[in-house]
Amino acid sequence: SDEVLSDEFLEKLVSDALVWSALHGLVVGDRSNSISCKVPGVGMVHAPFALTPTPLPMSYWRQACELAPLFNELVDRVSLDADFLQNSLSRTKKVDEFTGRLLEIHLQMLSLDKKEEIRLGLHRSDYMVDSETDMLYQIELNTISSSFPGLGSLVADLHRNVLGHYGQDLGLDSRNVPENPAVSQFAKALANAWSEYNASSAVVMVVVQGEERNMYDQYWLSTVLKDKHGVASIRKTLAEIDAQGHVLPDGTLVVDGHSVSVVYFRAGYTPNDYPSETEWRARLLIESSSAVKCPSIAYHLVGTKKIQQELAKPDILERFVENKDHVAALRKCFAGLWSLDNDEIVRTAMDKPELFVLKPQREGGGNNIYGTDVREMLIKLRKEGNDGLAAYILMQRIFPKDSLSYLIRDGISHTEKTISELGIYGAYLRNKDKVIINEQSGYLMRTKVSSSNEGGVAAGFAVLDSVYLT
Ligand code: GSH
Repeated sequence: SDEVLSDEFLEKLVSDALVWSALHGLVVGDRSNSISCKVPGVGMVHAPFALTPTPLPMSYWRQACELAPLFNELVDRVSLDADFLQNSLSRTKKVDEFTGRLLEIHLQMLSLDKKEEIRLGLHRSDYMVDSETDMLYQIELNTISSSFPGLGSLVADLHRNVLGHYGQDLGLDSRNVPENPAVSQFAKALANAWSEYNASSAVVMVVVQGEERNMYDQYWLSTVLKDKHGVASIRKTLAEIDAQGHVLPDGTLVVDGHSVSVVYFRAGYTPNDYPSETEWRARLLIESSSAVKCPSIAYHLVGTKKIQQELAKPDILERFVENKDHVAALRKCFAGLWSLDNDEIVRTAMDKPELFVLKPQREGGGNNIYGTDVREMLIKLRKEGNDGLAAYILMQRIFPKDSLSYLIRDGISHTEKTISELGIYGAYLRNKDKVIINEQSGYLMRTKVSSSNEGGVAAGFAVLDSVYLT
């Protein structure tokens, strides 16, 4: 439906959608007011969203959904191969202090022979459809702080509501927007992990940043956890955990007087979250405890770009996945990925930088290098010598087909040419040999102006969206 709506009709739709957002908690903290990112209930603004869902062919949808349990299992398998993680990242760590510190904690746990028996993964695998090849490619796999299970679920509801009222005028049927159970599925996984840990008075601890615009997305999870599963949670920053936490001789993590059974990280994925040794001490304390970590250090490391690139090399997947069909399905969604010690590809990228994305080892959006900057950066890194190159990987650039969207930000609608990225949530829970959960757990569609290189809702580039199956 690439048809521009009349101003009057659009105004009505936007107003209805904004009212719906306010009434249903599709909100974030207001940027312009510092207190609204610290305290709940003051200074909310609607989350940025697309007015109508974005069309997606059913075949890609099915393909992406079917990959979720495969990636869940892959993450778990790879996390068990300590040598693979340490060796693959050994050059990255020389130039990237952050990854180096994570690897150090990983090593420390190995030397203690620490076993993570209850393993909880709440991942999101992100995809784009390349218009030139008609292929669904994985952009990245998030194993830490996968955002928007809460607000993403709501946008699907919003879109079904909008289409329920205006679908006839828009020529769209609300039944083609798949339900999005991300929030209930993630809450269920957290609750199951909590019960596997088997300490009825213990709480789930959400590790948060001191200032968090996206707190309501997090509160959606903790609210469902409490209301539906009767599990209480606390919210702590890494600094607070260092100040108020300790580990008992039996391994129990105690923070602020609460025994903690599950630690759910919504911070700690970026170096900015570790301004001092305090925060690193907290991360180490958590890791050395018996609490279930989502993610553990090993799961966190599996989500790095470098590991994504290593897994795409020939014959590596086979080391972790026995089932040949699964190997083929996983490999099919891998885009071209190269390390920078591949001279030939570096030369090609300098020649045709528009066909590549240069990615440093960073999470959270806004860090990638595109276009002629790729060439400049490669020249600079080469001049500086070998090690700097190891901090980056090269990825084939994906070119999705654009469509027309109405992006709503701060109450104002912008009609734009856009492209979209489909994220599929996956939940995995295993206790020793027993796999308790391995499933696809809802989705996150994100849409951005097609001329913008960067994505990410939290980073301010994209808006929340849902899927219209065609
Ligand atoms: N601290 C925020 C939160 O807990 O929601 C942001 C966390 C964050 O940036 N998460 C990344 C993500 O899923 C993965 S590490 N971003 C999606 C987006 O912003 O669109």
